[in-house]
Amino acid sequence: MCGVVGVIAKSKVGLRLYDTLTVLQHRGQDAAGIMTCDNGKLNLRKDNGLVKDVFRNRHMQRLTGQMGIGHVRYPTAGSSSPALAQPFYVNSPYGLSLAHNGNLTNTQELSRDLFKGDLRHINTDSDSEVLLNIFAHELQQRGKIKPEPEDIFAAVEGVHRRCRGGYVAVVMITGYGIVGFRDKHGIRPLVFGSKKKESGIGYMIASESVALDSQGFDLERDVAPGEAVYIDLEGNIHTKICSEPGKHTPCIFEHVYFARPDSLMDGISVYKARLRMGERLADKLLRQKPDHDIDVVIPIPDTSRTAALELANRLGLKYREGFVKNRYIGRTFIMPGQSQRRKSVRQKLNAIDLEFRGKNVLLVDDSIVRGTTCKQIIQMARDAGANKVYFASAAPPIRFPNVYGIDMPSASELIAAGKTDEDVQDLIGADWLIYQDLDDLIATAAEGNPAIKEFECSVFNGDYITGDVDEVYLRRLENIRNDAAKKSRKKSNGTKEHNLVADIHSDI
Ligand code: PIN
Repeated sequence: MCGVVGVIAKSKVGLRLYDTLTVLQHRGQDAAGIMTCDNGKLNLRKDNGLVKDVFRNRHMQRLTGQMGIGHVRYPTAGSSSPALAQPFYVNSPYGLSLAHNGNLTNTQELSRDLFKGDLRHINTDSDSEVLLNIFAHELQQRGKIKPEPEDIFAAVEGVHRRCRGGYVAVVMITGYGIVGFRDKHGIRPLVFGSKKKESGIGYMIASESVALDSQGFDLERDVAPGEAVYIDLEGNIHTKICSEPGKHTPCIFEHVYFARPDSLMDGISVYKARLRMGERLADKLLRQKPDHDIDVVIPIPDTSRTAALELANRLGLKYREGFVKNRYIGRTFIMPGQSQRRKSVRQKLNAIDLEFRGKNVLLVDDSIVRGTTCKQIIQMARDAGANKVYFASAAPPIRFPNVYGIDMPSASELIAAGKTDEDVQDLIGADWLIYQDLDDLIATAAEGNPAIKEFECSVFNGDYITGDVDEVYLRRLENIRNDAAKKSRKKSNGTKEHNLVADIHSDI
């Protein structure tokens, strides 16, 4: 998962981009970058690390200009190297830079087409570099010295024709403007907004509405599935649907875990969806165990708090903050490698014994992925003196990998893959485990916007909307994503493992 932002204003945008990236930091903590354009001259700073560590004063001073884009990176394919930090840049046509969130499912085929047909070299394993080069090629085909909106939309049409997957991108066209676009299913989120000042109007395109809020921009609306929004340097805004119609299926996992609760996505309040998750889970719990003996509901901070609070309310039970989180440690879920993850749970969370001693506690988390963290947390609750430890997951069992930009582990590392709820309950060591039903989860999001009938739920049901994800694809993914593969890749620098050039030359 990643966060993207683009800004055009009548004043310098460097600091605004920096501030916005800190607000989008939850979407990726592996790398950060900003590219600005100052009268046709580009300035770039990017590196591995948190936003606050990547940008120093000296970098900020260089990031001049009234137009720019920014990115925070979450290592989708598991590798983490400065070569993969974004924005990416390609000098022709015009000088294009790109910030991307999502994942293309036909990257391999596209890489070959780019090399053999479009005569372009791809130097990293990143599908973002592929996406940028596809856009660049399609725009170049128009052969214009100055691109008009219709040329930019034609290029986005080309992207949608050729690329499959879940993706959004913000592309800066040096000297001309910024274009944001979203895949035809609207899997990944993208919004845009504006801010009126005496000096003129400014525009922002970003992954989440909270980015706009934080900078005092008004949310205009979500970018529609398949739509491109082009803002030129004069501050004119142009929009067009650039793909054949697709079913709008936003990613439900944004609501479960990734997005900030104070964001609105496709008109749905993430916060309210999480409250409803708590309500629905409470109703299911009462159906299953009307005479339960739960004494207290305890969230596993942070994401699950909203659902746990409403679950406790609905059950008429006490809600207690039994775990204290060290707020200076990043999300454990994001760290590569099991041992690192295991070590960081105890560093990250500590139990307040008096909330556990002698009580039957219901722990609530947003989801169970590998099950390693929750197993340790259940043990912590027992060590703190709990009598019974029950566990509730605000999301259904995760059994399938994500191919649209969420760095889920490979299927073999998902605790619920091929397992029953009882198996998972035993594996994590809970006295009872209750999962949200998928229909209920969908309803929690759909209630926020009845116009959206379906969501991208593949991690729960294995249905991949793009229709191109088969056994072969998933097997290849398994090889790339498992921890052993990540470890061996750590040694490389993110540039291509597999030498496509040598490969193709031997084909000829
Ligand atoms: C953590 C959110 N959330 C906690 C991420 C743990 C799965 N994990 C997914 C639960 S936070 S495990 O709110 O951002 O701090 O199933 O892999 O053990």
